[in-house]
Amino acid sequence: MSYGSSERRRPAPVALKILVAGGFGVGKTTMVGAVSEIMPLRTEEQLTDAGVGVDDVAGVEEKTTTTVALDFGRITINERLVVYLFGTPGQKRFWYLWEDLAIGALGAVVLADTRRLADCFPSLDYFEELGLPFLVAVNCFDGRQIHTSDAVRRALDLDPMVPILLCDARERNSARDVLVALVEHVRDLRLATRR
Ligand SMILES: Nc1nc2c(ncn2[C@@H]2O[C@H](COP(=O)(O)OP(=O)(O)OP(=O)(O)O)[C@@H](O)[C@H]2O)c(=O)[nH]1
Ligand SMILES: [Mg+2]
Repeated sequence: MSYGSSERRRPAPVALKILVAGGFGVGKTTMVGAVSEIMPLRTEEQLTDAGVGVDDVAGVEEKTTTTVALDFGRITINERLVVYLFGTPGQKRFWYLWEDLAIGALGAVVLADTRRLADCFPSLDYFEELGLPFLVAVNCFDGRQIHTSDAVRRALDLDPMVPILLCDARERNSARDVLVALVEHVRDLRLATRR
């Protein structure tokens, strides 16, 4: 089979891998679905009576499913750059999957819900320990900003270097802004270590 010379020379696009993490029901699957250009791969299972007392759906009572492995989405920036998004499972019984999901990642978005802020501590601790750059994106459910980003920073005792953004996980542009902020944060960290 013969190929045109331009096709032969076109290099494979650079792939960036970004994780979307955070506690149970914070909106990770929603965010990956909002921003992905392809129908996202989801691994949702029904929440059942067996999870009563284990799966705390307070605040997200309409939630009927939960991620049991991962979410996967893709964004093509241009012919040279593709972003792959991996949403992590939020529930403790699936945390052992984070290790594999984190391999080769550029950084992570830690989604937070201010009604259940403590739920994002395990993700923060995990990425800090791993040395993987991250930012915190507060998912303003129903567009309500209950706390300022400064208040969230204090509550989470976050390093001043870690960016905090307010977002709406359902909105494509809002999710995109979060991803751009993460990439810029990683770039700034890398430039700072080169100086
Ligand atoms: N009202 C409102 N609902 C939201 C928003 N973001 C997510 N939801 C809802 O909140 C619930 C949680 O969304 P998911 O995206 O499944 O959360 P998740 O973090 O992937 O959950 P797990 O994978 O089970 O940990 C769903 O019922 C969504 O429809 C939001 O910004 N506003
Ligand atoms: Mg999910």
